[in-house]
Amino acid sequence: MMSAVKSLLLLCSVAWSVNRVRNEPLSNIQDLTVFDWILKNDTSSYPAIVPGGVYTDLIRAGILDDLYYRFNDFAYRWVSYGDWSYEAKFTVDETIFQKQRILLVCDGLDTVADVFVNDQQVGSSDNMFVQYKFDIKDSLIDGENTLTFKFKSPVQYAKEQWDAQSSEYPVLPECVDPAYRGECHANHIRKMQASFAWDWGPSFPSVGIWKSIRLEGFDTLQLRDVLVFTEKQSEGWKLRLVVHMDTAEANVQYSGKIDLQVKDLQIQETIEFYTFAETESRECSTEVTVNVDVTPELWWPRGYGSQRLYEMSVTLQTSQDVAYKNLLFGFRTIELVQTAEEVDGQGLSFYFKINSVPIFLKGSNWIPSHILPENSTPEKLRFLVRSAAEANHNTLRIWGGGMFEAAEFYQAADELGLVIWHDFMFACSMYPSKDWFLSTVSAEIRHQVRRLQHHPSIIVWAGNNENEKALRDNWYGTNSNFELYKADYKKLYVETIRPIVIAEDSSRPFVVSSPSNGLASEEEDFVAINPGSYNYGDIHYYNYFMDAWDPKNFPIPRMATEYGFQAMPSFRSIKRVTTSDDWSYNSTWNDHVQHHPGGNSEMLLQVEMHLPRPSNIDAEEGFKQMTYLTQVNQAMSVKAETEWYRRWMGKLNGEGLGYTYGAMYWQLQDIWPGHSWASIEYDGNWKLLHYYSKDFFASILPIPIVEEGAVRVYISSDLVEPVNVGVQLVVQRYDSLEDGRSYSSEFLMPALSSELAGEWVLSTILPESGCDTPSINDFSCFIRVSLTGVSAPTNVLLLSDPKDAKYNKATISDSPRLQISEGPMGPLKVYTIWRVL
Ligand code: BMA
Repeated sequence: MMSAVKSLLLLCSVAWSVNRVRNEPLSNIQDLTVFDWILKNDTSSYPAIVPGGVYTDLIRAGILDDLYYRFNDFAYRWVSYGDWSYEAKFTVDETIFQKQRILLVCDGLDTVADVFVNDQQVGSSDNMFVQYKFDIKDSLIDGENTLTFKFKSPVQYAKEQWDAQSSEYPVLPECVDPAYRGECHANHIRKMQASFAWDWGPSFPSVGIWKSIRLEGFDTLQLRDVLVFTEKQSEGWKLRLVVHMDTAEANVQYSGKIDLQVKDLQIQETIEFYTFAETESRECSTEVTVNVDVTPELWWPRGYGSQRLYEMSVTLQTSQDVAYKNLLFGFRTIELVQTAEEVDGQGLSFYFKINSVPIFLKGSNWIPSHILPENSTPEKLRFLVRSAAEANHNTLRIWGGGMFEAAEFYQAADELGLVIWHDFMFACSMYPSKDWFLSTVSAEIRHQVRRLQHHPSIIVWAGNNENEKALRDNWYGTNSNFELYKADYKKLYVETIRPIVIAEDSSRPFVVSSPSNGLASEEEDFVAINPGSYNYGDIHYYNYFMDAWDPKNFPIPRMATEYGFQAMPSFRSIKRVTTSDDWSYNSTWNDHVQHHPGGNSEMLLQVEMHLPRPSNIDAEEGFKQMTYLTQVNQAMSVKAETEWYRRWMGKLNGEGLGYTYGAMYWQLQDIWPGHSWASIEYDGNWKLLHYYSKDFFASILPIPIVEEGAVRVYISSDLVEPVNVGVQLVVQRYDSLEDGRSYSSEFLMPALSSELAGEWVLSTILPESGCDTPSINDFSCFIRVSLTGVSAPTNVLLLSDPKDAKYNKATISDSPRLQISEGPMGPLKVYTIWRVL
């Protein structure tokens, strides 16, 4: 029944002074969130809740109202300009008080704080993403203790760091674009970068104890992280664990036992070991390797197979302490393929094979689900991840300006088979390379990689968002001192982060930047001449001035990890945070919630290109129509772009472009009821785009495109088996909504492929249904394409812009689907009629 312990390695070593996480209960723990906390500034004090944050406490105290009401993001900025303290009184549990080592463990402090126990400083924090462990045994008394966190204004701190740095040279940009209406210097503080504002969100630079906080006492060893490596052998699998621990003292030998149990794999082992920590950090690890004698079921991305997860329990026992941890893990292999042969020597391919199957990554980009980190609740996270899965996403890219998310996010992704492209938290900036910065970043990366390593959904770590491109393309004026900024760039991502990730986690690839040219960027000394090349790696592509409804206008990259178009939120959302004075397209409020420079003009331009402009966008009715029309435009544009990328899956265009294996639109969710690229609004309402994504990300999809005077129907299939399909094309009239002629053909659709499945000449088929030809800009017909013999969404090809279509509004019936977007009904319904046919 059992496998034997094949090896036991002992690794005790140098480590870092802070962090390590554990999600499960350990022995001898005292939860400090249960005590009465107080929030204080120079003049006042308020009851507080931990975990939490200053804005949430001030709302509860009645000092602040709805953060997003009209211009409150400006009105409440004073909160972030001041210093705040959190304080609690507590007595230590007797069992803990007796222990030889007592740690104050803080899973998340946001951000810069000095920490005191009974007025003695026990430590400080400067990084929201680090788990802090403070030794406090000597400061505790047997009786009432006072714990105080003195938080410094993050805005003030970032400015001080900028000033100090700038006395040598400035680490740019000097500030975010004025359109963001944000605070400067987020790149000088290790905090959610978007909390100082972004082009889709407001500035609320919070402070607080945003994760749990507790005492841990032990006499010998304490369990910290368990890293799980499932390693495929020539036959079968091997399970390798790296178990990290804290020791009560440095340079003292401890003995212990690890009980390892994976019931469903019939693994039950007890491993004895000796260990000691060599350094004052008192951290060490031991490694356990076990052969898996039964054949495990694999974990697959959604759509490719099931998401089998195995439960493991690890118990650490010594003569005086017991601790345990349960986790779910999965068996799967990952390969990031980059070869010249596959793309005819014109660059390198760039795609992921999971369990040896090439996967087309379909999904969107993830930003924080709330501007206040404590409000990214498990319910909210699960709702959003589930919404992505329901809309046929198989991927989420966690964007580098946000956060490492709570455990529930990764658990949901593991369970639903959403693969995670995980940026590290650096975005759209240069970053310091001073020792203090590299040291805190090292602790952060080590902690987060160890915390998250066992999740099968994470398939890649990426060093940053867009910083290679920002540097190469001189976004912030770094060219005058390019070599200096490049040296900083390399110091942070290549010389500091990369070796840590490689040492900690050999189970998934690391790319230095996103987007990048992948291996080619590395070969060009990590800052490629053209990091946005379509022949390599991934790209981010935005163009708001083109005809975005014509797929042929889009590039043909290896992988698109970002692209998108803005839309307004539904009027229902807007109404909640505005007054009627704001309901005009050129109102101060409508400008205030548009943080992307020129965004409102761009949305209007796109609407006018395809749809009828409401007669008066500054009147209430016209404004409401714009909320709807911008959503139609967004949905249609992202649909066109996504289908274009899917059409090039595994195919080259003759010039070495294509072999596309990823389409992740920007962005899944909103952080406030403002204008943005999101497909899900702040209150959870799906925008039209999200409904569309369910279809354009379907496993098998007909994609009609007008090319050389013909309708070409491509089929993109992520099905793992070939299927016989019927391709059916129907010409349909706008005026009567009646079907004209239909045409069909048979096609054997190969698995995991995009193919041209049928072609019909427009000048033949349109007259056969009495329709105008495409050259006449007064359109009477559109085309519907469906597949038979397989479950696939029907697709629609418009042939002209709806503003030019001849339709008869009387024939259009009500549809619940249309009402979801809360657009004005009436004649505008015709523009989404193809969704309900
Ligand atoms: C990319 C992202 C974000 C931004 C988005 C839309 O640059 O990485 O920084 O919000 O585009 O502009």
